[in-house]
Amino acid sequence: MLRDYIDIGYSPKGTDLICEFHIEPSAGVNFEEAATHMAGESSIDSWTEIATLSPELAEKLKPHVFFADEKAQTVRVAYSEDLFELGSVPQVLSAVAGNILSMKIVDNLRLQDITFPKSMLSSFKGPNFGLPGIRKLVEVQDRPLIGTIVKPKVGLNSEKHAEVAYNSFAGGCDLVKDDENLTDQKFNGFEKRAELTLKLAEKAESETGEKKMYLCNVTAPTCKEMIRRMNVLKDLGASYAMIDIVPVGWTAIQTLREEAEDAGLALHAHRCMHSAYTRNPRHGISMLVVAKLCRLVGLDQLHIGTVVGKMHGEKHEVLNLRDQCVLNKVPADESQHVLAQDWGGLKPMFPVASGGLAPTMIPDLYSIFGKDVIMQFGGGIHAHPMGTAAGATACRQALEASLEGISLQNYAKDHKELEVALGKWLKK
Ligand code: CAP
Ligand code: MG
Repeated sequence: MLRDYIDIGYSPKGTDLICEFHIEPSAGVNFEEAATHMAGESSIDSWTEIATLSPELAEKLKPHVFFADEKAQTVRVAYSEDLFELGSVPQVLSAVAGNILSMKIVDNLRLQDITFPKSMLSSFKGPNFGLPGIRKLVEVQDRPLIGTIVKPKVGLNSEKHAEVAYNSFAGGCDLVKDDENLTDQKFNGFEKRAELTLKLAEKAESETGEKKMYLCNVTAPTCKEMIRRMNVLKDLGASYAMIDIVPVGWTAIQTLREEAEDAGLALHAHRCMHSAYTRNPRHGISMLVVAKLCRLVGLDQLHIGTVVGKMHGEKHEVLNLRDQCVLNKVPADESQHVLAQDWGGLKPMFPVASGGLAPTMIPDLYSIFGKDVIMQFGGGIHAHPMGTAAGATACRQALEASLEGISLQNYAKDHKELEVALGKWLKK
């Protein structure tokens, strides 16, 4: 017989790490039995009773399944903070999202949320710039930021890439970023692209009088290549680097966070590949957990979805992610599988809405997200019939209209770029 970790009514201590799981026992397995095995496997136990741990230590370190609702297929487990290594995301995940996802006694298991105790929060730095630091960098306080992704994703040479970036800046983009799969290809090498694009960002800054940020993708094996690329950016005078957080992994992100601080670079987090484990609502790890880990480790801005664009993500899920990015105290919401989290003053991250967006969607985006969002348009800028610069201008015009509460149709009467964008993208 394994130890029994069901402890309904246990009141979690402020020092406990709390997890909520969706759990579906396999055929013939009792709900509480599955919950006990899952709690044990993620902490101090094995598949059979083990004799090496003293009863005193077992009592001290045992997990507590303090909430179990079979009908809702939900359990909450409180783990002692002593079970975890401070300052290590991989170790936390190896425990609460490790072996347990592979156990035969469950058909499905999903880590829905984690509440981090103070000890763990203070063992991470959180964002270095965060939302306020980015606003300071861009010198824009009172509106959403407009960004673009140079398109096509890959295929342009470095000169053409820099030219497309320049046109985007000149037309009104605050930020221009690389696409997730552009790193250091034969036709568009990292150094050359970074140098040419940053030079043209500077030119656009002096011509427009606005700050222009280029987010170059440093994704690569961590030591020494990714760090080397980050230092290249620093030497070129960049303010930002971007990374593909899921492909590079948590240790790389943690290392990069340290290096970015030394290099004075803000970090843009692209979440491509997250759906490999976040999309199935019954198994894996939620995007909510990914977002919380990003804030803990200290990324400055993160893709969270759009509601209205091409990527999956229901409105309530996207807004939950937004809340984890920007609030200091996130209240619990049982119906949404959101646990309470006090971020203890860790800086907020800037949420990024991206994926299948067109200028015509800006009024909706503004009403969903408000001012604290970076709106990113790839195809929605570069496919503008009058070209990239006009696409960026159309976005700025649509944003002006939204901020002033004017309909796009009215604003388009004396804003040509917007008029053309409406002709192309407004659903009839
Ligand atoms: C958007 C994008 C981004 C997605 C990522 C793309 O381009 O560059 O990578 O936004 O998705 O490659 O699809 P478009 P998410 O504007 O042309 O769609 O933000 O959901 O992580
Ligand atoms: Mg992309």
